[in-house]
Amino acid sequence: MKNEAAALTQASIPRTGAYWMPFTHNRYFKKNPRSRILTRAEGAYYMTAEGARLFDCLSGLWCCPLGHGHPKIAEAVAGQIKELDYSPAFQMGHPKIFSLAERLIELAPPGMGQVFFANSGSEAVDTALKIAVAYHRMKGEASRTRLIGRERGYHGVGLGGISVGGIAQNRRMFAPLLLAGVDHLPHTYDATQMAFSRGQPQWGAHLADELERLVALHDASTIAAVIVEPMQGSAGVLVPPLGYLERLRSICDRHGILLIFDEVITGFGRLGEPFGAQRFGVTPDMITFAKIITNGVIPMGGVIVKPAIHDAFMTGPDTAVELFHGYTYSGHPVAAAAAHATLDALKEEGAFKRARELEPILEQGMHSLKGEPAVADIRNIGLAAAVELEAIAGKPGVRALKVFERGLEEGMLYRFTGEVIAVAPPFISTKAEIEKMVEKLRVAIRAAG
Ligand code: PXG
Repeated sequence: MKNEAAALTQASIPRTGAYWMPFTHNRYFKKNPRSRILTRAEGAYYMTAEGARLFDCLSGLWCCPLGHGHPKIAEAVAGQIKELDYSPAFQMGHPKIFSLAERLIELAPPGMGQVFFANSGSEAVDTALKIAVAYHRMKGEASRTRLIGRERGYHGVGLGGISVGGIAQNRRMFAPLLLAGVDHLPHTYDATQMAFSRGQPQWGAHLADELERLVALHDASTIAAVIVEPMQGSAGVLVPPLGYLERLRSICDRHGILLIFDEVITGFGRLGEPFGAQRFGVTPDMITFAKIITNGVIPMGGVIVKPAIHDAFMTGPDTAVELFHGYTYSGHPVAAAAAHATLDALKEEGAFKRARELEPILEQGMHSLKGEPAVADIRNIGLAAAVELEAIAGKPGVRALKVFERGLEEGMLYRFTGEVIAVAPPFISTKAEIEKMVEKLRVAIRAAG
């Protein structure tokens, strides 16, 4: 019996050579993949090929907050494949995508009007950037072509997204491909001013004024849009200083610059509200989304825009295509079905409220790690938090890797990048699960020394 189980386990460890893994240390992974092959998932847990059960501390990659194998979403997807598995995206439509757009406008902050669908966060971002530049051209301001991102920003891996993004490793290999005419705001993080802040830091609103400096440098007539994540997720949960987003909004208004919130992570409840826009009380001109829209089950992304942006394109003969942009799988019916079921489940299960209730528990727990070895900072907002570790001298990233590996042994799937351990547990987590996730992190941090 025991041998049989071992043989079964062995069979599910695949040959790894042919798969070039994304954002992964391929050679290190493939030396010992055993503990990192996921074979099943249910609720807030993954099962590995070795038979271990792992708590899903980052909700997949920020995308599965309702848990895995959600029966209603699974049913909706299976039913949709039988009913209408694919529908041409161009010049044709299907009922569920129209109604999904309507629902998203209801969920979005007041004042948004239309939704353009894509299949990932990266596509959503590139779509938003293209719409911004084209919009100004449609309005007769073709000189407004410059895009402004932010240091440490992550906007996916499209050429537009890495151009406005601010993570050096994602840019340096591809430098000749980066868009011309892009500038960056400074990031908002200063450990000396805000280490161990709970929620939004008090310090840093003035950093938004750097946008005025960029306007003075380039002139407003050359600037199309500013894109920021309301909360920078990939950079390790960098939370906007109090008043910062408000100031960005008013500077954009003053100069006719579009403000884009990249809500790929913050959309659909991660901050306890439908969007970060509502959490922070600031409405942008466009919102990009992906991830939670389908609970991660089927890829989908998109851009929500104000009517004035959409309407600027609705000129010329009505037989002419207004925007030369779109994807084969824009508004895919199976993704649309998954999205409807996800929105139903978020509502029925009171998921946003649940995220708000769990927020103080996560905050309390994570900040209790202050004082553990090599903990340099702890940040949190909504149901997201990060611990920043001091690097081991001469070995960047190795301490977080050690914590991650020990986490696996402890039944926890943490997310590590650079010196950061990030968590964004499922909304369906219990208080006890969150507390255990924190205590196991303490164990792992201590073990990493
Ligand atoms: N914008 C933002 C704000 C994101 O966080 C993207 C765009 C790109 O989405 P796609 O679907 O093209 O990957 C993202 C993605 C992490 C992590 O561990 C974050 C992302 C993806 C994978 C891992 O922080 N964010």
